[in-house]
Amino acid sequence: MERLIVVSNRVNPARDPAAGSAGGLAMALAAALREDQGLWFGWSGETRANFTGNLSIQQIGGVTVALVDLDEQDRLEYYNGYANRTLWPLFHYRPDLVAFERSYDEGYERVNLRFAQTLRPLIQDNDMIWVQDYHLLPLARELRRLGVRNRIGFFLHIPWPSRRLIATLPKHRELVAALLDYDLVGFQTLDSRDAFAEYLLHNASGDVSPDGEVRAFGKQSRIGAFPIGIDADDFAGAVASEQATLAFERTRASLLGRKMIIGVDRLDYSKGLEERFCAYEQLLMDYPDQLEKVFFLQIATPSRDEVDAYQDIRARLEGLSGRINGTYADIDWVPIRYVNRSYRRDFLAGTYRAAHVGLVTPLRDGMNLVAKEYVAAQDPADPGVLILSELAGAAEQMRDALIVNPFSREDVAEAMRKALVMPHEERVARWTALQEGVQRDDVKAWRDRFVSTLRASRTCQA
Ligand code: GDG
Repeated sequence: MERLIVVSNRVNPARDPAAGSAGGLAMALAAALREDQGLWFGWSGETRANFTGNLSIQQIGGVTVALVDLDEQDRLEYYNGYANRTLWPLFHYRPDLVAFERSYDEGYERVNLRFAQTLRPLIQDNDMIWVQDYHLLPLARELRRLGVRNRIGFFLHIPWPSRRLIATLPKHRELVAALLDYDLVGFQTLDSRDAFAEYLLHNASGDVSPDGEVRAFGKQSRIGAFPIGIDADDFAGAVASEQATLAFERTRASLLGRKMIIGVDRLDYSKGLEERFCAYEQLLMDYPDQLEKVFFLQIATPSRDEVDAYQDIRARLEGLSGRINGTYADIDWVPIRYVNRSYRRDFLAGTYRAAHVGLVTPLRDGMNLVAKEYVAAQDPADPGVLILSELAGAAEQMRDALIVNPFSREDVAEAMRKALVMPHEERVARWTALQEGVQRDDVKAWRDRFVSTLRASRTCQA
């Protein structure tokens, strides 16, 4: 029997799907694997004094998972180091935040080898392996070296940067060459796929055919764009839940007839939160008719607290929200509510529904599932308006949102004002088109398209 093995850095299907977990990747994969006979392999999130390679196989939330512990040095060098201090900022166009450290490179190589060695005994002849995200770019190379001939696919959840940017990475050639050990390399967007193809053409003298066959470094593979979606049916259930209704009513009651703008993000510098706060301040400056008629709720879920850049952004946001409230608040009006905690998924669904405007303005984002969740949570009879950054992967699909440049506070402020006064008919027309796409291109469609394309790919080793 053909089995699907999904491999990702963290394996954390929600124990209680209604409560959910912060992180688009976890939500998407758990939804995709739950009905499958597959296996989900990855790091438990735990560290030990010494790496043992012992596996813990369990059922979590209806999914069979195989977990391996890492050691403390792995966590520092591979996870906090190369993945989150080197690749994440570089792939999100923040070379100023990139740390190049030899120990990070070594930790990254070591953990990819450890993953391959631990996974190897679990692989049967007919299995298809699907590796997720930037933590594991060279995993197929390590598996091939251990003799694995199965089909192996890779999906990158974050953007692939331009060839000039990736070329600033020491050993970029090895990293890209390692990707060609996969049979299929999937990106969120055409933009990312094309950036990867450009690298192969210009930096590796490779060939790229119109249907995505690629040749370079003496290897052959296939590339494609597979935009990820949300679990639309599951999310509709969350929206209809009692928790969501409670959240909706509680939030609407707190508005006292005002309109609400919402942002929901992991607290990450790629999400453009500071620029967003400044754009909201611009709205209050440029459109005095909106004073006291609107308020902005920003939910920012703590994330990667051990990395310095994340502590810096947290402090700056506290300063900015204090400044804006200090300037504009009145005894019965607080312009920004900035909440630094996480909520249950069903509660979040009701809160999205209570918001008249969804503000999704990352400076770079692979896709951005919040944009899709906001749309899915709306009341069809009285939907809110989505404002979406042109630099989110989702902007390739969601053209009926108000598309903005997240770096321009004037542009974003103008879009906020437009959304707040948009006629009912236009809101319904835009939302109807967006919702059709969110339902059609959901997480199941994403999984099915990726898996069937991988199944049809020849193996690298064939
Ligand atoms: C990466 C890529 C890509 C947030 N706060 C809470 C909470 N969340 C959930 C949201 C959403 C998810 O986290 C965030 O997903 P995004 O897609 O917006 O962003 P990343 O975490 O950066 O994900 C991204 C994604 O992978 C999938 O490929 O779209 O581009 O960066 O689902 O709802 N969930 C709960 N409480 C919170 O407080 N329960």
